[in-house]
Amino acid sequence: MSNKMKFPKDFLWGAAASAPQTEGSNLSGGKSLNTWDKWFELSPERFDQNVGPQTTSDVYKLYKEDVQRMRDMNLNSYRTSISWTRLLPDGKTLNQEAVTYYRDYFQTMIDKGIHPIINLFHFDMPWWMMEKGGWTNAEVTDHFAFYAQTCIEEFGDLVKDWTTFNEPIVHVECSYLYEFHYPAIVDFKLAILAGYNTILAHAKAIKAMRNVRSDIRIGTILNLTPVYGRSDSEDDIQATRIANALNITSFMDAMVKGTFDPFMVNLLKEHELLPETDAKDLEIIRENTAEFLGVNYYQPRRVQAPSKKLVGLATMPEDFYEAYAWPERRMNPYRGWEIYPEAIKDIANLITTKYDNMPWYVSENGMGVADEARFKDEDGMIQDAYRIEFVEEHLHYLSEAIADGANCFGYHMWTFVDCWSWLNGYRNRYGFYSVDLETQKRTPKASSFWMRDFIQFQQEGE
Ligand code: BGP
Repeated sequence: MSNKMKFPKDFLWGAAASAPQTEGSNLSGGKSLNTWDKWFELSPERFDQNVGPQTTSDVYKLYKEDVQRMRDMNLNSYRTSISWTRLLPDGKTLNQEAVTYYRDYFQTMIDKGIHPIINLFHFDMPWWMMEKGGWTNAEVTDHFAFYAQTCIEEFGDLVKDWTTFNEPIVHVECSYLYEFHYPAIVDFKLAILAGYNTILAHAKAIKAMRNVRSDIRIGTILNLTPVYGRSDSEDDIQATRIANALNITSFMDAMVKGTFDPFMVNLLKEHELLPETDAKDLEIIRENTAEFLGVNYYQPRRVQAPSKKLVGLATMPEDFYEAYAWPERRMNPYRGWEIYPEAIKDIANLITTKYDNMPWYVSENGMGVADEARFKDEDGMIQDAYRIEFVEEHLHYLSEAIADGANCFGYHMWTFVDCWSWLNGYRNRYGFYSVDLETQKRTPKASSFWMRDFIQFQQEGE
């Protein structure tokens, strides 16, 4: 299959990660605590095997050798994030040690031919801001814009591609609906407010960044999948429509077009969930939008009408739609996520038809598997054939979408070296390289060689 796929010669091939999941050195280098550091201090038992955010692949110390590994794998781009609390520990004062670290990290990438795409926020709210309500306090929007502006002042000469957020809906729903992120409370109204402030912060950040430099490109990263409904019954269609409004157009229309989906606004109004807005803020949102999109895709969203008819006001999204387990689904049993590579074409189609065929790239795709050590061969290499198959299948549909005119400029796998995953710790591993957390030794998996050769073929093949 792989030899038949065709990608543009200048296509970006890479991997993605984030500062809080890889850097380590959380309590040193002048960094202040983010919400994960603090939550682990307060409730370590919530984290898989009590493995908290201090246990990582120590990229803060080992970035140079990791960048060399990227080079060896033929990667030509990489996405990670900046740690807000490392750069601006109190939100105002620049930490020079952080500037030196990030500048050298980015310069090392550039020197090795790795195009950096740098993200600002990957679920890591500073603790000083979380104490004041995090995304539910509108004050955060100006703090975030200041942080964004500082990043461009300090690194804008090196880094040309920036993204404001990674999966903004995730910190909203995990913090205020599904209890996977601090403060782990259930409050639909607060969730919507946090979402609105996130959108405003995105727009204010873009404005502040563009004021510093015009030679940068600013995008955002969304977890995107078209919503697939169970059937064509009226109830299922309505459930699909609402799931689409709450999960897709909510952030995508606002961050890309600067508008709010009227269907969603009416729904929120009807259920008394609509936050108060200010005309000046709405103008900022309208005028400061993303130029490109990163699409994180792991699994499709399938829905059906809720089993119980809603009486009164909604208190959870599940009052509008429930998850639907498609009988023909193929599962990644470790993560519990459906594998459905065909959706890549539907994503491309959504962007082409509804979002002006704007430039986008696959910013995350990957397969988390538990206990990978059992797949070691006699030379100690993890033979992750399942991951190779997963990538190959997704690339197959992506190459078809590109042939059909999709404006897709790259593909990044999650992730490069196995990384820490929030409450799941190190349970499921995604990397091209495994890591021994005792010694920090990285070992390539079979997929890293497959990817290296695939990229080489795409760049040099006939
Ligand atoms: C994405 C996040 C990443 C990463 C990945 C894998 O949603 O952007 O931070 O964690 O999912 O998911 P998980 O680590 O939950 O298995």
